[in-house]
Amino acid sequence: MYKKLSTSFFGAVVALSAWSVTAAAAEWRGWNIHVDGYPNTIAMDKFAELVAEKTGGEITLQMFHGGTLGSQPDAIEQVRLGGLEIGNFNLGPIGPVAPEANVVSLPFIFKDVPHMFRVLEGDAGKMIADGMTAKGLVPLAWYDAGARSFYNGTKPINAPADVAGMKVRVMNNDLYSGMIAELGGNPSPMAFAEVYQALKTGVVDGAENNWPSYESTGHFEVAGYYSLSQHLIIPECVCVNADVFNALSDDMKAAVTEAAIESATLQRQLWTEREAASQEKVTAAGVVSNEIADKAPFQAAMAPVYENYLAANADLRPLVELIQATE
Ligand code: BDP
Repeated sequence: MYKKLSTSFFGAVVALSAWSVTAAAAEWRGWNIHVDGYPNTIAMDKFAELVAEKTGGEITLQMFHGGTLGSQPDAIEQVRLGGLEIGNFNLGPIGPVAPEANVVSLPFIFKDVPHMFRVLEGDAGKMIADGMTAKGLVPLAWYDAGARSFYNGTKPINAPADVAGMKVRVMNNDLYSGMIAELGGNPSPMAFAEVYQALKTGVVDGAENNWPSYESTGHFEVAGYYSLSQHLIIPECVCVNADVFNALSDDMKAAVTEAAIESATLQRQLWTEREAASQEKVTAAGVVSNEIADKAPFQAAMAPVYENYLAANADLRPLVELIQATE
């Protein structure tokens, strides 16, 4: 009797907890590498607020900023595997995982930021998104990360010869290592969080990034020459784990996607403002920046980077050509 009672009691508890698991709100954890006040940080907080609002509290998102949950390549793996639900990722470190997404890391592939967004909104963008989704990352919306340029502590860069012999930090992606090598430099892939110290102690001579990251990280304090090569224009995503997303009802999918798109609208506005503010701030602090009058030699030097990418991904040639043909 006692045994019978306890079994059915146990069964009831199991049934009850199973019910409460499905009925309870889902709590997502989100990764972001940037500091407080950075456009992406503000936009991801806004995204969290909108997710709760638009899902009627069925999904809540706790954001972890400043890379506190680990490096970007690790966080990308975490979201792919489901250890984390969502992140604001740069497509640079996603490239090694999803070859279609790696197309945006071909130097000079985009004419400018508006061109990049036109590409992402068209068929090429769909191919990139599908490639990422197949690897477990669903891009819900695209953020702006401007153009990346070279900086170092010794001299302005005007020609590839100025990069020759320089040790330059790059994000984790063979395309970037190839890019530096083709310019005659020594690539040094490294996590974002380590770059300040590496520049300061001379472990690397230079790095490359957009104005806001150059400023927010304090890299400008230890590498005061910023040369506008604008060799990479890499989009960023709000990316969610594919299984988590696919398990949502259509209404919930729509709500979360809408929240991401609204956060992207905010991010892009804030980005434009921050680019100007960051440039102003570092200039006032004594940074010497220079336009590069002739970028053609940099572009010409990238031919082997394209060839290698296409040799390894012959099926992606139409994607490259589609982007190049996009007005
Ligand atoms: C910034 C990106 C960030 C990257 C960082 C880097 O927003 O996602 O981690 O560059 O260079 O511009 O690692």
